[in-house]
Amino acid sequence: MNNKCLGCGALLQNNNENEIGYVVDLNMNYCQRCFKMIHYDQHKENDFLPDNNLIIEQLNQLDGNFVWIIDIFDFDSSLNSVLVDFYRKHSCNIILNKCDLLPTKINYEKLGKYVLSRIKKLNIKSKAIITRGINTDFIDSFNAYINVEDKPIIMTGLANVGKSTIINHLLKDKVVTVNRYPATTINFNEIKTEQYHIIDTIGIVAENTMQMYLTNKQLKTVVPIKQVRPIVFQLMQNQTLSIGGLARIDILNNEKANVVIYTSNLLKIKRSKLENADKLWLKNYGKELTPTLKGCESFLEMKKHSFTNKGKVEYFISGLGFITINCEKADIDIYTAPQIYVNVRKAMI
Ligand SMILES: Nc1nc2c(ncn2[C@@H]2O[C@H](COP(=O)(O)OP(=O)(O)OP(=O)(O)O)[C@@H](O)[C@H]2O)c(=O)[nH]1
Ligand SMILES: [Mg+2]
Repeated sequence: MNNKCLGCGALLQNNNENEIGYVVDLNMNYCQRCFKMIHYDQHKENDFLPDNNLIIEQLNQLDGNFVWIIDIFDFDSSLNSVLVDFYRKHSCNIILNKCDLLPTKINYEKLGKYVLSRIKKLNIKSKAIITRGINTDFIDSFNAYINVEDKPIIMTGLANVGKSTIINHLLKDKVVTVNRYPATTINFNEIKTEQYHIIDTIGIVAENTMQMYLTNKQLKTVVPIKQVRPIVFQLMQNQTLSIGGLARIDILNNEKANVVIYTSNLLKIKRSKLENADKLWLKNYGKELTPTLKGCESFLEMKKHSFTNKGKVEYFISGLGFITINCEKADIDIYTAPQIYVNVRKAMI
């Protein structure tokens, strides 16, 4: 008899159907919640909210080979999380996951150097940086760099970055539960095979990412699952771009600007004249401009982030994607819900 669910690590119980870990029969391997996710893609919203402090406390008690899994498409969210503090104190290996979302012509060596320079600035050392994407020898690299110590491999990272997916990839089997919604893995979940001794962990929740403020249905639109096709604009004068009802990017006082947007291709992107933008957003927020985030009820509640853009600069919006703007000089205003993390960075790709 297992006392833990093989899929999510929850302690199994047969007392309360509405509580985590419920099974009809305690001899079952997977809890009802995992069963519904695996077989029917059903996920009850917000049925489990991880406690970041508790996760870090549990991680601190483990002795093992720490692996930090980062969703490359949502890179800055990982660098803006409590894991930064944790990895200042613990050595780790980094896996850059979801590289298949980036353009196929990506130069992985350059990407690795970019990541290295960003983590160095945060005083984090990584023994190796392994990429997982199209045409990468992921398992070979994993076995060469990570599966070498006589200690458990501890898979850590933000919720939804793909920790459990990577474990299944290594095991070449669907052992642990994977789901498109954040907070799938409920408990630390130890897996031992002949080749691997791995601990799957609960994802850290980033409070300032869009994923936390979207319904399951909206998540399907906003979180990309396949390669993102960059959307390119050439803007000649004061113009604005709307990404659904999630973000508005104003480009002001420019001669000419090349703008490339990397977000889910299921989102509607609209270009319009800046002079009409406020009126349009006030009128159409939540109507034509959708999806919008829970808790941000009108355009007036959005926060404006202002930047001066010189040359090629990238704007990261947590949970949404990133926008590269290349121009001699322009003023940039980005509006999004107030809690969302917006960062300006050197272009990643
Ligand atoms: N495109 C793409 N999607 C991925 C990749 N890895 C994982 N995913 C998807 O990302 C979503 C989350 O994957 P999980 O493996 O459940 O993520 P997790 O980090 O274990 O999440 P939690 O348990 O909630 O912390 C699922 O929809 C996966 O199919 C990848 O390399 N590429
Ligand atoms: Mg998981």
